[in-house]
Amino acid sequence: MDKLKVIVFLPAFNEEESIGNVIFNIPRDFHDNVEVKILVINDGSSDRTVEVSKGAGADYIVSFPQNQGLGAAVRAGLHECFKRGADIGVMIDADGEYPADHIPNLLQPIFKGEADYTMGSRFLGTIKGMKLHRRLGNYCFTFLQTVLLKKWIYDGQSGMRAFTRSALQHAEIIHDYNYAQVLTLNLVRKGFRVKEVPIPYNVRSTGTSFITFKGYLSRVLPAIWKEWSRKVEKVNIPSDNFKLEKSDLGERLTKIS
Ligand SMILES: Nc1nc2c(ncn2[C@@H]2O[C@H](COP(=O)(O)OP(=O)(O)OP(=O)(O)O)[C@@H](O)[C@H]2O)c(=O)[nH]1
Ligand SMILES: [Mg+2]
Repeated sequence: MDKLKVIVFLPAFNEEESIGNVIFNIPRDFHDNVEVKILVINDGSSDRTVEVSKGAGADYIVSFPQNQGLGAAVRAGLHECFKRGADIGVMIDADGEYPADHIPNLLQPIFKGEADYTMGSRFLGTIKGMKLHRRLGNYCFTFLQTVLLKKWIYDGQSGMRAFTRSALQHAEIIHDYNYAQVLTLNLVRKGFRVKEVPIPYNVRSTGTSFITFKGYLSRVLPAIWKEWSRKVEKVNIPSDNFKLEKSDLGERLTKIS
């Protein structure tokens, strides 16, 4: 049997201080039938993000000549995973806030055939260091997705997600600034099954966040409305492609302490 190909991609903009550690912590050998490759989407960084990524073992680097924004970087990541033959694509932020060692946990519902799209949920897991206004912003934007989709979502802004090949192929991100909410609306309305997996989270200690209140209100809200009000066709989703024989990853799963 051919191994399943998992490509983990990291959107990165000036993350030289943190990206090396994130790459080191990505588990490569957690299942005999799974091969893991690492792809960095360098969003026009002016620091040593690319050199550090190569040194840490990244297999592929795709660089934008100029900064295009997180939405554009994630769109490219999904597309590159598909193009390079991934059976499953995983995205994880490069700023060290999300637990790369929990990637097997994130993949398990896909391996078991229970989901096509998974998100690491900080609110089902543990959160260290998130400021109150950020927490409230997260609740509001998550609740908006819950209302629109008529489906409970616990963490709609997660920077750690996994996609089956079909989800990689059909996912659309309609703006360059961000992807978090519009991507979930897009995939769920197309019929992809989403599942959230509890993860621990630590607010970044290096680099700078791109989130601003003004940016969120002026760009993210209109994009949510645009995605929500456009017509989206249901996709004929192939089932069971990714069921692994030993889909229970047992001791390879990481507990939240
Ligand atoms: N700042 C920024 N980050 C980008 C951009 N393109 C890609 N990224 C990467 O996208 C990921 C998430 O960016 P963050 O600024 O941490 O956004 P966030 O995690 O939603 O915000 P925080 O909770 O404040 O960290 C990181 O890995 C960034 O390196 C961009 O144009 N600006
Ligand atoms: Mg971050």
